[in-house]
Amino acid sequence: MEDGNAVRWFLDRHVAAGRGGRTAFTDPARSLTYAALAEASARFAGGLAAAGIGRERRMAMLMLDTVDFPVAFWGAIRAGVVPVPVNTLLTPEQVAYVLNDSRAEVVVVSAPLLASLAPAIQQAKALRLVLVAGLDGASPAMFPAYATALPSFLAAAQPAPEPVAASPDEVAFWLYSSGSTGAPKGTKHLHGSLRATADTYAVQVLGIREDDLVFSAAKLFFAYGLGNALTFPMAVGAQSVLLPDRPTPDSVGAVMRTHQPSIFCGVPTLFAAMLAQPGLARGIGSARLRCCISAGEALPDHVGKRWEDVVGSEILDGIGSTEMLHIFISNRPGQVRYGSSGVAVPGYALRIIDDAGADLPDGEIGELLVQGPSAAEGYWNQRDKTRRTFRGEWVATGDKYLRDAEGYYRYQGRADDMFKVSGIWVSPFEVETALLSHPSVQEAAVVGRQDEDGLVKPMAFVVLKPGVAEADYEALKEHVKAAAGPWKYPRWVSAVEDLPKTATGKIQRFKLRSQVE
Ligand code: 3UK
Repeated sequence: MEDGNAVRWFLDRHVAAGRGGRTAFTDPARSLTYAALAEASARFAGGLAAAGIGRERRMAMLMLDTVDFPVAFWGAIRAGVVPVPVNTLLTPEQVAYVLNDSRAEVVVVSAPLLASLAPAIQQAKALRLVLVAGLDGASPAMFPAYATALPSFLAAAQPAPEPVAASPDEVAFWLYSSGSTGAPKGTKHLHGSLRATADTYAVQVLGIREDDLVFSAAKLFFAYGLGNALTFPMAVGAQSVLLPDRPTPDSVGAVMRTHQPSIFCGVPTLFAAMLAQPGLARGIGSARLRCCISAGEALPDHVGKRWEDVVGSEILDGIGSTEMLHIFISNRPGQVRYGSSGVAVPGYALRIIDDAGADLPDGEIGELLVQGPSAAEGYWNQRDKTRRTFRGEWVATGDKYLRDAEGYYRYQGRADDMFKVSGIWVSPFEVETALLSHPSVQEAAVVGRQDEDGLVKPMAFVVLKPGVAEADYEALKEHVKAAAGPWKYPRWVSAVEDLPKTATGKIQRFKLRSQVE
């Protein structure tokens, strides 16, 4: 039987076919060819084995987007160790939760994140090895004694001769997905799913080719960025340019001008922010730009249309999820319908059902279910949530959708109270908890509200503590940024006398939502 270890197909295949000299990844400091990545990841795998990290053990990645990311990701997969990329914007408490929930035995942390994440790393009970990547500007002398510099780890290691043999159905990596209630869930993905998303969306929708150069503003720790910037280019021997910094209109523009990518992957908030900049250039400054893609939240149709006028390239909006790994409904090049998510990606089937589970006719809103070759195996140690989401061959998205008369799928909102800001989930509960931890706040409720660009941002309704006549709203925003995460702070705060609640005391967010619509 053919070995299903994904590293063979995505990486070793290119070296064996004589493409080892091609550049695979470029970051502001370094470039890696396919051959150099194969060598470094083999050393990484050998180093894990020598450190006694066994197969199926988890390795957390707290990493910025640099060439070290693919070295660690493929190095672990080569060894049968399970990489778990973690959102670098999480608070230290949230990171500590993920490290302990996954029982990570290894963590690879980027040097610039070490200072803020050291407390989380110290709380991780199963950790046996801490590797620090990206030394530029940081001296190993500044590291805590328990850490090893990645370059010395690689230099000391014997390259693993072969990848471990794996079934395509074997768990390869996890991604944490946040839900409306409770803690984030470790979503277990298979070796075969990486190839499935490349064969379907990347090849048949994007039409990715060997001469493409991809730039994803969405980071590698998201399923969206991982496909865009890691597995899709590697599926065809193409190239990817990585940006470790925060993607702003300026930093993105600089990458576009310097590296001239042909495919750009963003989220709606970024497209809107770039359009708001005076003098946005054709192709965002890249003469080779042929296509832009958007996911994470719905792309407002006016953003797509204006972008096409100004930049001269289409934006393909598509919906994906952590559970499905990548995009399963998408617009097609040359057939874009702005304001819709497009049609099913080849290989995926869709249903829209009512509350009783019956299929709905076109034009009616129901819950979207999807079936396809990249669905996760389930959530780690969460049987009830796994059963509710993974229903036989069908995966429940939690999204409300309708199919229009022409067969295009149109997003209608979430089945629950969650909403997304810049493509990242915001749970009202989490922002409320942060607000409530401020001394002047008695009660709080948070809903998503559209700004003037039609993009959703948090809005807070607060009841002030007795005796507090007026709160410093700017300080409140800063407080939430620090407590919950920088993108989650409320852009609007409204002080109210009381909040609408059910008899059992649950806040009725839908009533507040209807006030701000
Ligand atoms: C929402 C969209 C409308 C939708 C993702 C591309 O976003 C990704 O994964 P997440 O697990 O969130 C999934 C949820 O996000 N959503 C995503 N894209 C769209 N809503 N239009 C869209 N185009 O609620 C979905 O259920 O963070 C995106 C590829 C891989 C991904 N994991």
